Amino acid sequence: AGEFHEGCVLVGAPVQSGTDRLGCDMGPSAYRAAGLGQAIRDLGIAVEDAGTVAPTPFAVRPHPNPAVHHLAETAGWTLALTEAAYRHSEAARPIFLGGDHSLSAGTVAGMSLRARAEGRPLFLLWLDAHADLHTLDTTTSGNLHGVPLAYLTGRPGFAGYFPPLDAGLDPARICMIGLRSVDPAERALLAGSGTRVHDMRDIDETGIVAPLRDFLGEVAAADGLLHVSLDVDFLDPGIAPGVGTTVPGGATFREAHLIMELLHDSGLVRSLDLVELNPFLDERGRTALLMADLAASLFGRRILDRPTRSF
Ligand code: HAR
Ligand code: MN
Ligand code: MN
Ligand code: MN
Repeated sequence: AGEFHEGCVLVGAPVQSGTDRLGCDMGPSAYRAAGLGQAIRDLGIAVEDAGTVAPTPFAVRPHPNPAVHHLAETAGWTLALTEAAYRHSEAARPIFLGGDHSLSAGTVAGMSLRARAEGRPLFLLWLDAHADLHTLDTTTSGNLHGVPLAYLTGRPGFAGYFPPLDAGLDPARICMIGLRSVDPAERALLAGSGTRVHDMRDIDETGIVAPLRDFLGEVAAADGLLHVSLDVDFLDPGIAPGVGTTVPGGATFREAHLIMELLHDSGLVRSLDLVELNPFLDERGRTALLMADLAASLFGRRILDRPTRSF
């Protein structure tokens, strides 16, 4: 984050088409109500609210997999968010307020264009219970929040159904932390992909610091841009109930905060997705407040001052 990227910009992305569970489209409002913008302003950072993106009409033919649904709408969001991410990341660090996780097909594609424009590689930290690595052919739920990483890494079968991917993402520049629900087809795609994968078993055994530090070291050595995609279900449902796809055994309050604190210290994060919040399923806003609190930690909220570490 250089001097031109000290400010943040909030970008509402009320994407609902990637899941059957209604309520994700209320996410941006819930983050605003939770005081996300002010929490970051309180750190001395300029925050602009760019309002809410709308999908661009995108015509697709029907997909042969009968499970796939809301394809045209999701493709339209991908197109609109690719453009929005590229534009909003020129002068500030965007925070995309989701919306279901299909939105990352657009935000990461846009950040990939941004990285290319700056002649730097894009790296992606994916904090999620799920790998979201289905193709349109392998998904059995047909819920397109389960496919963004296959699209972004150029897996086959998206041509004609999603916008052409101008700048894709090298799977070896992705780090996943928090996995605990991976389907067989996704497992097969992960094997040999070069993606750094840390499931919850790894976290139990080694803790969260060592794998993250390794990855951040690689990003720093490559002078990369880092995009962070934070899915609510990365967190344990006991602390984050406001999500449609709860999976037991998720990250604790301190594990999640420690990741954000290390990310802040690294100075490498250029953009952030907050995805899968479902305010209809939340309890008095506690999940929205926790996600806002985590974002504030990523942008520099800390318990005590401490010397800056290099990665
Ligand atoms: N893998 C399952 C499917 O494709 C569940 C995907 C759920 N994804 C999210 N985001 N909630 O991570 O249906
Ligand atoms: Mn539906
Ligand atoms: Mn996800
Ligand atoms: Mn998930």
